[in-house]
Amino acid sequence: DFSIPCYTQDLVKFSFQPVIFCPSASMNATTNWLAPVVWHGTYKEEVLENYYANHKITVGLTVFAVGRYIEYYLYNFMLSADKHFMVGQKVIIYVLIDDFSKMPWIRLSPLRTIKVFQIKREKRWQDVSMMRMKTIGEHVVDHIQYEVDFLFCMDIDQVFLHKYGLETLGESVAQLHSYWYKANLTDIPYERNQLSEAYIPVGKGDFYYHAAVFGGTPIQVLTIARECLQGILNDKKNNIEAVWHDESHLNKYFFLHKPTKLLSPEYCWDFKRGYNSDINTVKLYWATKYYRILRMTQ
Ligand code: 2GW
Ligand code: MN
Repeated sequence: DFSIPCYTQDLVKFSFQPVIFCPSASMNATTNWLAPVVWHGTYKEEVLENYYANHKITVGLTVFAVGRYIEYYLYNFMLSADKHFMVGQKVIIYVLIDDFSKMPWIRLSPLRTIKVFQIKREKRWQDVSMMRMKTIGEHVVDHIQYEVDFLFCMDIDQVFLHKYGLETLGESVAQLHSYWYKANLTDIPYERNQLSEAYIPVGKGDFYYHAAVFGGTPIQVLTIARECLQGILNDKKNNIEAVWHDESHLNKYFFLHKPTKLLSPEYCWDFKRGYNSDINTVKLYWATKYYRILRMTQ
């Protein structure tokens, strides 16, 4: 039953698709376009570590902290990333913050670097979220492309809990949303306004991806960010805002350009959903949302 595991896809190009064992009985470990879906237990850490011991890489991680999110989330995100994100690999965490003076002092482990950049603050929270695509693009062009081999872009309102490692790396990586990963296609909250750039017709689509985590090679991330920004700006011109903002545009992008790797909901779990038999090891979880307070005071 345990034939060739998913991770080998990244190391060797197969000319056929092996049947892949998935520890979560109800879930697939490959998509219908043959991209691996990484669940805990579908990869062997030692094999990956041995491979990358001879293929040195640096992994980047962008994270935005604007307004109250600095004091609410930044410290726990950074501390948990230091502990669990790409253990043993070189990591650069890019913090994009609207108030430099509020950056807490964080002592990182060896092989880890923080680069802090000041950004201007958007007035509406929807724009704070959406305009991350613009800033990510600019920073990949300016410097990130020369600094890392793989890049992740994440929300800051989350916390790492277990090793989040090499198994997650790929050319273009998308995160299955913990609320929708088993939903019927027709129930998924894609943008349904035909006039929006993010429009996906009812019954079409693959999965609902969570914009809290996406990644890939820097060039791929640049393409994702540019396309999403383009969609967002075109919509703005037409006075449209997609139902889930940047997330709707990201879903449209991944509908048109299939991701080469998907991460199971273990890689971005909401404990409000409790546990179920699909969820073996939670690598990253949603921090408490303070929407009521935050959205009021923004
Ligand atoms: C966001 C909403 C309401 C009030 C404040 C903010 C806010 C967001 C903020 O005050 N400061 C800030 O730095 N942010 C950044 O935007 C931060 O990095 C945060 O993680 C990110 C997205 O906002 P968040 O995490 O509150 O939105 P979620 O968790 O509901 O996110 C999903 O939907 C968003 C679009 O509505 C994005 O697509 C996001 O990537 C999704 O996870
Ligand atoms: Mn979030």
